[in-house]
Amino acid sequence: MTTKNQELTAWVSDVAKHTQPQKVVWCDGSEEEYQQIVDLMLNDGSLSSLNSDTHPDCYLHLSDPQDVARVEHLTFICSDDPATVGDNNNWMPVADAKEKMNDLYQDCMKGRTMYVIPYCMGPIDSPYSRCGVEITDSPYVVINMKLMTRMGTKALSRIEAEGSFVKGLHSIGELDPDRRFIMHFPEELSIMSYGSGYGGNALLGKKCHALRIASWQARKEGWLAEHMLILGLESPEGETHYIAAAFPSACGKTNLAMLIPPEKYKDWKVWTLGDDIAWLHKDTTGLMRAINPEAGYFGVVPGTNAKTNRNAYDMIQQNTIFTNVGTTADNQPWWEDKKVGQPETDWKGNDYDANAGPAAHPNSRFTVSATENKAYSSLAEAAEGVPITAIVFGGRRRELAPLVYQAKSWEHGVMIGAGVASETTAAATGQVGIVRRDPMAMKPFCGYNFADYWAHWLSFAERTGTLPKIFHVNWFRQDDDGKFLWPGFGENLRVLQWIIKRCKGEVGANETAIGYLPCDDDIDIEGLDIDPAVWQSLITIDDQQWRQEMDEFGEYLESYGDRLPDKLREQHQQVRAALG
Ligand code: OXD
Ligand code: MN
Repeated sequence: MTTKNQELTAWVSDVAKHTQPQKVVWCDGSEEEYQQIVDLMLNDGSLSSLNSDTHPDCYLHLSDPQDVARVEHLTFICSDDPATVGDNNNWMPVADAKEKMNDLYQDCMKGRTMYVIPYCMGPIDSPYSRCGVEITDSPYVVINMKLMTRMGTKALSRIEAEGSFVKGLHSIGELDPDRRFIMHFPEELSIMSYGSGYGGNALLGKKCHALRIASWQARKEGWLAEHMLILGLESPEGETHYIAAAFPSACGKTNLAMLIPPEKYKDWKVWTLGDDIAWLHKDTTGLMRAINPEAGYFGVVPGTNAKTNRNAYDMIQQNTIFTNVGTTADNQPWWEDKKVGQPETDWKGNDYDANAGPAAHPNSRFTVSATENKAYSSLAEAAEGVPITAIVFGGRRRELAPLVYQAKSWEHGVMIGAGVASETTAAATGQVGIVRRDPMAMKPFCGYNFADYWAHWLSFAERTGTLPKIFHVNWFRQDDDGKFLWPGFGENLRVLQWIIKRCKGEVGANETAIGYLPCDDDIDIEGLDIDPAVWQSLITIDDQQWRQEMDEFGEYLESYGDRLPDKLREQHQQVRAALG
């Protein structure tokens, strides 16, 4: 396969000259091609088959033990204008970054196959979708991209018709952490990634394209590229509302997107549209509509079981690539909190030894096509996307943030989003469990200066139309002994119901300095084992803690200097003043 697009032909040939692969393969995205690459990897040992009776067409890949997560300290936005990039990103001038990367890429594919992967982010016929081409020397990347994107011939046709695409060049290099960089060049819509095979660093359609490059494009073109799940909540009467929710990495977006209603609400349904990324556009009638640019899930495995996420658990019984989990004696995948079976080997391929750490790496992943999910929404493929009723921000906070509260206005909601802070997780290398500021859950993913990003968010209020209402949730409050105060998982439906009732104006709320909190009886907690005092603490705020939080948040906002939008500063001041 080749292409009519001359820019693509020239780029592929330049890259091949520079990297010297043994051969070049243009990927068509077919099932046969997927199977061929799987077979090749089974032969060279980079993939192994799992138990084909219990897990048909499931494979296990064990990565280099030093290549298991996103590397934020090695991820850069490259532009000649550092102010546009902002202090929220690592910055490098374009020429320096190119020189560094071109040195690394020199002859790096010798003896390897260079794959050319055309892909489309979003439904193939949606005006909101955008295409890219990833060049890679990793067969693992090819099979993951097949599950995660609309990849191959159709994407290439769209590129040929449109003429524009994001260029992503990836090589695993030597998998040496000292020779590893993930560089973004938003002005020229290109990405250069070297030295890692881990999803977030190597599947360039995902974080690199659909968030960092797309957020930059979205600002220019008047839309939003966000780290959000999208779900549809259908009532027993058949009314469906769509919610987009932004939580930091490994904070339960996949679980919420696939929520199974508890017994008491079994007539309700949750439909999944996406579990990680949403592209939001105002349509011609002024409604905000969302598409999920992805076609699959690259989810955290540990903790997934029949109780926490039945849909995910069932969906990964077949046609799934597992990365860095353990195995049982009969070669089934095994991970912590799976609740069935015993590990025999760990994620490094060694015999399992409880003293040597977990069987599955805490950031071990499944890759699976979205169509395997029983709750996959038929509208996930709709070119026009779905209308969004509510936007929800959230973080992992042991204390402070109540279970749920609502913003008083769009501007206030933008401030609440900018104020998201969360305990760090294993999704990125670095210390786990420390609270860091993660505005809109986009700290690792916003491709430009946060101050300009907030201004862009605020600008949506000036466009006509009905904006979604904005909320904040926290499923992760704990008592002094570390016990979670709220049961979470399926029971989160009760909170989603309150959110929709608020959007429809069906219930009142307690107005507080930080926003509208639920009145005592407006969230149904019947049947839950929650002490009344604990319930009160979940739906009230501690002014003293909040004064401290808002002071710290204020200092953070001011670190953006003159670029910080006045409207955001005013919102912050109003809340701080109301706290006394
Ligand atoms: C992810 C992440 O993999 O946020 O989605 O790290
Ligand atoms: Mn994510």
